[in-house]
Amino acid sequence: MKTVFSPVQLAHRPQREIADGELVPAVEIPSRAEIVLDEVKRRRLGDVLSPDAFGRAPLERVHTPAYLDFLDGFWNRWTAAGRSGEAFPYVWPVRGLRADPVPESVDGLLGRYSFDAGTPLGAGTAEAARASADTALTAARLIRDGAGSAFALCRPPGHHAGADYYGGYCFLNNAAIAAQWLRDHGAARVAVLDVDYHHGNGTQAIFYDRPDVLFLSIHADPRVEYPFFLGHAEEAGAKAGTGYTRNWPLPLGTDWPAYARALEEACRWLGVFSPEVVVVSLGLDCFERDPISKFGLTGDDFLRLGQRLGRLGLPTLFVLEGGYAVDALGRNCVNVLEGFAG
Ligand code: Q9C
Ligand code: ZN
Repeated sequence: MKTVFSPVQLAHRPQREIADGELVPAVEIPSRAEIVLDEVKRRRLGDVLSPDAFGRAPLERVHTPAYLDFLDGFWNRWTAAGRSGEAFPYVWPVRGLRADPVPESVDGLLGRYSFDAGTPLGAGTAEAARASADTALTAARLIRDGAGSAFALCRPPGHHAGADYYGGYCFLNNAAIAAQWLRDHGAARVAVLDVDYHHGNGTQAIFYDRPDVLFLSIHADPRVEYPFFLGHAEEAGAKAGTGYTRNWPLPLGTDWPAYARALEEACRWLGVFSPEVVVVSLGLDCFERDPISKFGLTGDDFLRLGQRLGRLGLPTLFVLEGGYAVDALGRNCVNVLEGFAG
């Protein structure tokens, strides 16, 4: 299996994040990507390719032009306003407040285009996010050109980002951008299977009304875990997309036997939908020692996860999402990929 990666993705270097009422060291850090890349090479998974620049058009198929302009131009505006540290929003247009007209001030812009205060935005963020999306697109093109699988070593991650908002360490929704690109380049049906510990709220929202992209997510119950406001079992799509979103919220402490039952159901849905490509939003934060998560999967369980996905026999694009136990991240990630490849 080929891997796509660009060192430009390391330009996003968050220092601190807000968690549990404190400024604490950021967990979505560049070494995450480096350790996965090291393990891909050490275990000889396959060639590592650099992404090509796909430009803005495939991003605009998922994100709004105004949001993309915000990301591109924000750092200049922030520093022009006299700020120097990484940016955090502190006020949002919630129920009864107006998202439009879009504010002019940097603090208003941050709130207009985000949904949490846990996602530092810094000098290299926009450039890294674009490289991460190009990584997903380049890997998607490998699948379109006939590869049975590919690994997009994306960072920053993407699945919490919606059409016009960032959050959850995510800025551009790499998996959604890749899924849409595959739809636009010959695939009639694409499925996104999200196995990150956190619900993929951005991906779900992007495809919620559509029957051509199936969204399946197995995650910690949002009643007790981030992102709190999406990912409940009754969310099943709307309008023409009714029945094309499925969620498996699981209790804190879930280990492999219970996880595998949900995975089995998700695989049954994949079989019925019969997609031409499966995009796996590959978070490794269900790991038992993940520092911000509370599931109990082991290193061997990630091998089992990959084996089960391999048995589907479908072209599969793996897109890296979360996973914060950095010392074990490379092993867990490549376990899924090797399990898949058999
Ligand atoms: N005290 C991804 O895995 N904040 N994003 C958690 C913990 C948000 C995770 C705070 C977690 C976002 C891609
Ligand atoms: Zn996650």
